[in-house]
Amino acid sequence: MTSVATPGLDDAPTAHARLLAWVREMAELTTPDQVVWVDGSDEEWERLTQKLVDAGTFTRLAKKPNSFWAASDPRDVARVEDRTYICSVDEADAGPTNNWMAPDEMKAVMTGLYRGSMRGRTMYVIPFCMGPVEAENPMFGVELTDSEYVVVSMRVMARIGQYVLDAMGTDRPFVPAMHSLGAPLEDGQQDVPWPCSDTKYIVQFPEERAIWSYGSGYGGNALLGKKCYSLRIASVMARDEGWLAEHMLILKLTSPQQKTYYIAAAFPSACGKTNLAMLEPTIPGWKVETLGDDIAWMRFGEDGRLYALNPEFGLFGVAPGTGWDTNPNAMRTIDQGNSVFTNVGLTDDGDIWWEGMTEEPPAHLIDWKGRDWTPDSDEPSSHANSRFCTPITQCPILAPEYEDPKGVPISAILFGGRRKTTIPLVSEARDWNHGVFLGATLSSETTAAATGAVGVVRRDPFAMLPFIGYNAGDYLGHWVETGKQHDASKLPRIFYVNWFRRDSDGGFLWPGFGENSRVLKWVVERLEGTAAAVETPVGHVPTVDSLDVSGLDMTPEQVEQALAVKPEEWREEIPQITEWFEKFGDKLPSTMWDELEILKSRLA
Ligand code: GTP
Ligand code: SPV
Ligand code: MN
Repeated sequence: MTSVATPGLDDAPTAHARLLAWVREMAELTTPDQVVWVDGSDEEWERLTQKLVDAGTFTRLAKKPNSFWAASDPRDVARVEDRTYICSVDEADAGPTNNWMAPDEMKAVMTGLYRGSMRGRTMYVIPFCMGPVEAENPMFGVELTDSEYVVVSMRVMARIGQYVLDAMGTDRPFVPAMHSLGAPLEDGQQDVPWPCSDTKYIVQFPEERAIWSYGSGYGGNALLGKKCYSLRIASVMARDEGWLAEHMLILKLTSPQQKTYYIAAAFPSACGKTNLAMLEPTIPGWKVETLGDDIAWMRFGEDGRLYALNPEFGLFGVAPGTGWDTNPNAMRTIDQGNSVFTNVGLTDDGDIWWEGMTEEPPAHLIDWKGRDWTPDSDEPSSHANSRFCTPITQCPILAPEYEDPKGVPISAILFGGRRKTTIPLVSEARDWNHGVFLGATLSSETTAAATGAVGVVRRDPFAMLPFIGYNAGDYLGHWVETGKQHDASKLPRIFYVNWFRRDSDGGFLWPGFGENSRVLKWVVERLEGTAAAVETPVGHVPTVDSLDVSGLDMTPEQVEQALAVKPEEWREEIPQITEWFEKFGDKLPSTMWDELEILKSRLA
């Protein structure tokens, strides 16, 4: 095999020896037609988006500046959890919740798949940094990909380009993140708009801090700075170094008295993080500003408080349900343009539309499968996991602290899931260990964010089930240890919310969205010691009077229903939690069994 002829390979704008060697090795393996070093410039964006338009992947939107509509292959629409692996050296370190294969074995399989996989395509080298480049220890990565869609999306989602490469110098550490669509082109072969492979692998090598992805062009499978690096690999770094890498939004809340609080919240995929992070409060005098909508890296400061940073640079949000009524700040963000919309409807006048954007659907559009669509069509216009990809800096309520590499001190952490029954609108943990128990037993109905059945209740610890890069029992131990090692009075207080409880007619008991500010208000008043609560077997729940429901179209009975802790429902949870905990064997911190005993005795 010879590489001398690969254009671009030797024109590297860096002298980083390890990077150069790795790019050469991967180019020799995948045999692209050329190698392009991504500089992150506007000129490059123009060139690549035009290339995507010419290829039929993108349609330029007439109604939004510098924005594009894309439709994926219908078989490549979401994360693929059954194809996602943690290839630790020791199987026990992947734990009971991850797929595992020995690293050497996986590398042999994937090397076979990568051989020649970029034939007829370009290999792009994307230097990126998760979090500010100005950080004390900038978190560098380099993604190699044969997808222009990935390059363009990475420019929105992460800090990328020549300035990042320059900051990497000649020897700074970085996470190598290898990606190929697995769709080589033979001479003269016509490309398809969304190349991908039926064989997919999303693989993390935790000890090596390396990522190998194959076969998918979609979101979390292909934008490797996001879930693969910032959660799976970063969670391993965090375990080793004493910090936390979490699937959490970060928001800043200002009370009418001008007191500010920073709150983080972990909800599973498609369970409301983006919406809460950009919330427009319905109660007077309260203000929310956004810091992050998906990922939080949290480290303890010298003052003993926990500081959170959003490592991302863009928003990759669920489109359906995002509208002027529900999330006006997201609408204002995308309206500024510079965005990519995948698997939504395309209107006749060159705009995008999805279910829930406006009350009145357009009379006609092209659906995500490229078919004519009218309001009478049998299927929705947009895939349930269709997404907008937009710069976070366009968010009109972005908090200025977003750029601070130190992060913001967190006062409260919320856990939450999508449950029709059982889980009250909000409850507060008795203490840190009880809070860890709430996180450990978090349950939610599955959504379209991953392939597989939708609407099935499963345990999703800390909303991290698909994202913990090591043994989930050790992960819970890390959270327990974090509580032990720090001053309890400075730790964030822990709450558990459920916006998705239903009444007997199947409707939502709680109006959600902007009205969730009422729950945030109660949380703040708990921090300030002014809100009343009833002690229940599952934690402290608002008294009906302590939750501000003034002006809400809800009867006191409905509020009571939303807050109710029904022992008979909770008794049904016990065997499920027991079975869940048994999966962890010796790795489960004993405090979790203690907490379960406390719950049982309180329910008895
Ligand atoms: P990922 O990006 O997949 O991690 O999702 P996410 O947690 O950011 O979820 P997102 O905020 O995008 O919400 C997912 C879906 O839930 C959207 O269709 C929202 O409209 C809907 N949703 C969000 N918040 C609420 C709420 O308070 N009540 C109700 N009923 N639906 C909500
Ligand atoms: C999620 O599924 O939690 C997402 C979208 O935020 S993805 O980037 O595909 O992981
Ligand atoms: Mn997410």
